[in-house]
Amino acid sequence: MVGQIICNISNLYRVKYGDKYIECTARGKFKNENLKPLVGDKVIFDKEKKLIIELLPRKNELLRPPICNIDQALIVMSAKEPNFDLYLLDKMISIINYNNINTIICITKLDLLSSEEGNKMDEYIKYYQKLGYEVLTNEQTEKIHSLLKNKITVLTGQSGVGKSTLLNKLDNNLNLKTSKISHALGRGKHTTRHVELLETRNSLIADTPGFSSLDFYNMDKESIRDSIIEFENFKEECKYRDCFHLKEDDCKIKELVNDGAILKSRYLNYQKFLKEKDDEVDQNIRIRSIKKR
Ligand SMILES: Nc1nc2c(ncn2[C@@H]2O[C@H](COP(=O)(O)OP(=O)(O)O)[C@@H](O)[C@H]2O)c(=O)[nH]1
Ligand SMILES: [Mg+2]
Ligand SMILES: [Zn+2]
Repeated sequence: MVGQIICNISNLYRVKYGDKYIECTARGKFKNENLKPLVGDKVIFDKEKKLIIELLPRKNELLRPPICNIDQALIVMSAKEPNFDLYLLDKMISIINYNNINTIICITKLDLLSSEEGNKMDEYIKYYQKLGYEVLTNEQTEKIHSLLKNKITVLTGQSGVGKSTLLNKLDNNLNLKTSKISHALGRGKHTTRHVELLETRNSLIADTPGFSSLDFYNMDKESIRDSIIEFENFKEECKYRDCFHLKEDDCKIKELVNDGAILKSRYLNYQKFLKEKDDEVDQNIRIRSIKKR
């Protein structure tokens, strides 16, 4: 029979088939083949033996959170408490882009902004919408429902931004615990929660442990550059092939940043990403040379 893993607790896998569930273990052969069943895997299983026999090919997979066959990511970002963070937003967008996953952005806690701050936020929202991303607020629950329908969505965002609150708003049967912010921020680091796909109105959502440190894993500098959608859009206009839009003279992208057509913060964040990548490489070299001695 064919089903889909929706939860993994200590290598006991909950498999959903139709509207039924079964708890299965995985055969030893997976260990030998260096394959580990992941939440999101479509599997062939033996109902009598309660055993996963085979994993079907994956569409994609993420390392952290460990999950596969994802259709889209819902980035939850608070306007305040914790502060709106364009660096983190751009980083999440780039990593998600690179993994060929669709991005939806949901802004929470707009009620905490002054009207002046609200206007600034509207500008950001418009900019990211113009790039082609869905940007919504946590008040737009029906719209969010329609975007989630029949899809697997990973929910990402820092602790305390309101992910669980949003899910409860979408479906109060989920009844998830929400935490006061100070508590939530302190807690995130210490508990490793398991990954689980929650079901609501024909959609599957992973409420992942809030990432605090997000990194570019296997992305090299080229793929970081190519994950910035504006650069891709204006690529033909830059006179250099393979331009990194940094020190190059007469670079069209730099001109567009100066004109304000490309949001300055996006460009500065891109520079930070490359710097991080350099630091990461430096660090690896240092570790290697220490090992040699
Ligand atoms: N003012 C305000 N508070 C919110 C909003 N959404 C969530 N919160 C509060 O933010 C805190 C953290 O929410 P929670 O859902 O636990 O965040 P999570 O860690 O991302 O799951 C809780 O105290 C929520 O009540 C919102 O839109 N406005
Ligand atoms: Mg939560
Ligand atoms: Zn350029």
